[in-house]
Amino acid sequence: MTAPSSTSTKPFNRLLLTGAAGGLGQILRDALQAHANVVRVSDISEMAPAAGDHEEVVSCNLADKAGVHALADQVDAIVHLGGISTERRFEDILDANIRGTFHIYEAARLHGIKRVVFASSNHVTGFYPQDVQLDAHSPRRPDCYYGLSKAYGEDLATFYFHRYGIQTVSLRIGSSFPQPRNLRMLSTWLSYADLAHLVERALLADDVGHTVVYGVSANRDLWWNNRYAAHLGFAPQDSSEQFRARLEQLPQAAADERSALLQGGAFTSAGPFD
Ligand code: NAI
Ligand code: 15L
Repeated sequence: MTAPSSTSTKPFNRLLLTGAAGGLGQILRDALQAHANVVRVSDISEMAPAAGDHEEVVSCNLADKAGVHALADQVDAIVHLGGISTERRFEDILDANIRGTFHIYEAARLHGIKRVVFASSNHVTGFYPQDVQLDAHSPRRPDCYYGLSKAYGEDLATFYFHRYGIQTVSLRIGSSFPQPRNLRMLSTWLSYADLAHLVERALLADDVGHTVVYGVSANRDLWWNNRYAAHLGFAPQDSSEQFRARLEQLPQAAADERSALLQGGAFTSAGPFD
């Protein structure tokens, strides 16, 4: 994919990164520099100052429609990570994730932006048992309000593609941290290097329409098959196997506990909060 740029060979002139203060945002803030002359980084939380002329730091609440529309001005593609990333009260999820992602797509429409990379989540299908293998066509089973908000984000992506031609890759990220933290994450772990590679492919692959891909490293025991996302060229290099021996020494949840049986782990029994 080619975006306007007369002064460099980078594929995009300006990228927008939301959620830039978060765990993954801080990783991608660096990684995206390779793909754009300018990366506009945004969050509601405090962010590190601009690292140079190649960064623009703009504070914004995703629930603020006008603010999000301004954020998208002169932008060629959006990497949308911002929002609440765990289970919370529905009203909080509604503002940040549901309204927020709607505002992102409306901003894309109004500014003629044709590519969005959306941070969805494995919690869109978290109510499947861990011994069932899924692919992008498996019916969704959201495991919490948070998972529901990501399912809605994926539906927005489908709608905006068919109605307005805005292409999206929805990343159903497993567990992206420096290291897997428990036995479940031996299956769901996505290394930061594989995350950066996945986002690169999601930005650059041609004709993605709305593609759903599970964001997971090349772990031994996978629950997800990316057969319908082969056109992205995502080829994870890392594996959680190096962490297995240490994690197997930790105290484990009882084998019949829901968190040990279902793919969504602890998210399947989080809340209610009222
Ligand atoms: P995080 O919680 O560290 O970062 C999310 C960022 O969004 C935060 O900096 C937060 O301030 C910002 N944010 C929250 N509400 C906002 C609002 N109303 N307006 C503007 N910004 C707001 O989460 P992390 O781990 O960096 O994840 C990034 C994205 O990837 C999230 O959308 C998350 O749901 C998704 N994801 C992450 C996974 C992981 O393993 N890290 C797994 C699956 C999905
Ligand atoms: C998510 O969607 C969360 O954002 C992240 O914090 C992890 O808990 C991850 O899923 C997971 O399932 O491990």
